[in-house]
Formats: sequence, C-alpha cells, structure tokens
Amino acid sequence: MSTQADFFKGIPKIAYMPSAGPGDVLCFKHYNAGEVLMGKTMEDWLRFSVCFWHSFCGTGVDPFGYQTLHRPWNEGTPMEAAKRRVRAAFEFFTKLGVKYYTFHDRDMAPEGSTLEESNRNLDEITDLTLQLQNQTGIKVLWITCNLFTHPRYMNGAATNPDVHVLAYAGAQVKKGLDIAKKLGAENFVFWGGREGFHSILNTDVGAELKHMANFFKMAVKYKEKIGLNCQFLIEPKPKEPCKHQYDYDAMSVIAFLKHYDLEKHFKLNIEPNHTTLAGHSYEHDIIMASSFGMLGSVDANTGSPDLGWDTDQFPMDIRNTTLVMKTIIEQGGIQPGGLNFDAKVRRESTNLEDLFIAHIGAMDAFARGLRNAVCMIQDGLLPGMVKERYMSYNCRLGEKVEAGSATLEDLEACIKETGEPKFTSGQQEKFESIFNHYI
Ligand code: XLS
Ligand code: NI
Ligand code: NI
Repeated sequence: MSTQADFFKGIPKIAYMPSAGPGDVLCFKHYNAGEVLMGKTMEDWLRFSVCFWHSFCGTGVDPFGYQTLHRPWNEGTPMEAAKRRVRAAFEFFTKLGVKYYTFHDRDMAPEGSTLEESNRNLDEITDLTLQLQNQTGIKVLWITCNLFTHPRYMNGAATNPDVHVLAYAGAQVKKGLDIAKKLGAENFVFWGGREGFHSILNTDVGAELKHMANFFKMAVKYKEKIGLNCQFLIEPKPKEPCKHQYDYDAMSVIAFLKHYDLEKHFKLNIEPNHTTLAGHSYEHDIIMASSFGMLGSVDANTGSPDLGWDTDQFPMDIRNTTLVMKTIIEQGGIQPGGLNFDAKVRRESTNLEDLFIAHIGAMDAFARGLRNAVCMIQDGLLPGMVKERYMSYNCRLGEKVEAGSATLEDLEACIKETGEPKFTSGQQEKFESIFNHYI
C-alpha cells in the first residue's frame, strides 16, 4: 500500500532471490519471510525492527567530523523535517518488508522549549505515524524516552542528585507511556543513558540506586493505571557515556531487579555491542538473560572487538547470529520482543542505497543464523552431546541435587561409597569443530 513518499526512487520492494549472485545486494538470499522452520515462519522467529534514530536522524557527525550523510528528508522546519522523516521511514520499512520499528520520543518529534510544547509536538507527529501504521500494518516494537541528550540530564535522569531533574524525567516517561498506548507499542525500553557515575567522591551510590528503583516502580504503576499492555525492558550497558553505568550487564540488571522486587515487571533488551564493551563475548548476555527467563528483546548490532566503544555496526557475522538464534529457538522465540537493528551505516557509507544494503545484509545474516541453528537443533548431535555431559545426574543423588533436597551428608556418603570421580573430557574442540560444520 502506498505511503505517499518517494525518497527511495528506483529501489524496488526487496524480494527473496535465493539464487542471486554475490554482487546482487538488493535482494534477500536467505531471508524468506513466510517460510516455516520448526513450526514458525522466519518472520516470526526473527521479528526484525528498524530503528528510527540511526537510520533516519543520523547524519554521520562524529566527535571529529561534520555531517557526511545528507538525507533528503531532513529539510524544512524541525516539525516539517520530522514529518518528512516519518514518511521516508515508512517508505523504507515497506520496501524492506520489515513489520516493526523503534524510536525515542525526541527523535520522533523535536523537543520544544517547555514540556507542554514537546508533548504537543509528539502528539502531532504520532498522529501521522499512527495513520501510517494503520495504512501499512507496520507496528512499534518499542518506544523509549531520551533521558540523556538534553543538558538537564548531564548528571543523570532517575539518578540525578536534583529531584527536579528526576521529576522532569518522570514527566517525560509518563508521556512516553501514553504514546506507547496510543501507538500500540509491544514493549517499552529503559536504557540508562547517564544513570551511573564518573567519581565515587561526589556520588551517593546507594541513594541513586534506590531512586532509580523507585522511579521504575512509578512507571510500573502508571502503566497499570492506563492499562498499557506492553513488556518493560531494561537495556544493559557497562560504560559510555558514563565511566561506570549502573546497568553494567545482564547479571547486574537481573540482580538489581531482584533486589528491588521488580523482576516480574521487566525483562532485558540485550545489545551485543554493549555485551562486548562489558568484556564478555558477543553471545554472553543473550544466554545469561535467557537462562533466567529474562531475555525480552535484542538490539541486533555489533562492535569492533578491537575498539572500546559502541560503534553500532550492522551485524554481519554468521557465527554470532547462529549463537543468538540458537538461544532464541531454545527459549521458544523472542516475542513480544524482536531483533531491532540499533545499528548505523558508517559515516563513509554515504549512498542512500547503503541504508538498504546494510539492513538486507544483516537480515540475511540473521536468517542464515536461524537456518544454521535450526539444522543444529534438528540434527540433535550437539544437543545430544551436551545432554550426555550431564548424564551423571540421572541417579538418585543427582535428582536430589536438582530438586534441592540433597544435603552435604548425602554428598559425603556418595564419595565414601564411590571414591575419587573419574576424569571426563570436556571435548571443547570437538564441539567447536561440529559447530563449524553448521555455519
Ligand atoms: C545506546 C543504546 C540506545 C538504546 C535506546 O548505546 O543502545 O540506543 O538502545 O536508548
Ligand atoms: Ni540499543
Ligand atoms: Ni548502544
């Protein structure tokens, strides 16, 4: 259906062409939306989403250089440009064949000089997005509030030492939740942009953590009050912009949520580029969050392991996508979350076409990851080998350990009876060689 925009002239609706050659980059060679694998369509396993901020607001500015990406939609007054951006975005989503998008309140509509003006801007722009959503069937995967760009947030939002700043953040989140309801967002993300500290000398960490927890409780309360039916997500990140951010990684966030009795209201939105910044391997937080039943969504991107910051590159590495999809399949899917491309084309990738090529390449990388993981799971070889490693638990003592009813006396009795445990190879290289067969 037409979205009445024509910013991407000459780019057709992207089709699945499995036998296309290596130079054909404007088609999918692996992603076949309607194809069913293990009982679900590829589209439902992957639930791709395009992010608004990088792809439609990004200009290529970096700390060392000016704008390199001159987009035809960033023209006119701030409100005119906002409307053009929305139209360009819906044309892009439609041509790409992606059903979801994500945005921050402030990249959808410009901040005004008062809260009321910002809210009016957001109302006006989201009237247009709602209309385009209804026309195209494209939906909001998640909304988030930008609580880090405006100078008022320089010392944090919910963890700011000044309660007036916390209040401003709360007012902004209240409106964000109203907009989430208006647009039928399936999730709502909190990324703690400046929730953290640079120096312990000027920071009351205990107080800040409590303020942040109570801030989240207010959000839960308001969500319930307005009958907003969406999943709350926290996105961990260890550093940048703060030296130390409270939501360091999956385990820190899970511990925080459990400590403050918030865990039933939240899941995690894991961004692998943040995971690697925390010093873990790409798939680490995906598996940690999933193991606690807390993997809610993924910001599908990648960094450069040799760089210490969040480069938000498009994920193109098949090993990584295979490991992520393996976990997603094992937990039965990622709905109502999805794979959101919190990724930006390089500032040197200046063609409009590069925006399509980047998304198509990443979608194909995840489609391959999905196909690989399906083969791996259906073959049963690797899962069988893992199962075998834990076979010793199939005995009375093992069952008691699993059930939490064993005692130290039971363990001692077992060793007195059976003696020294025998050596068992972990066979890591065997596992790695077999894994390589599937990718
Ligand atoms: C920044 C984060 C951010 C969140 C949304 O590093 O990834 O983009 O996803 O605020
Ligand atoms: Ni992100
Ligand atoms: Ni990020």
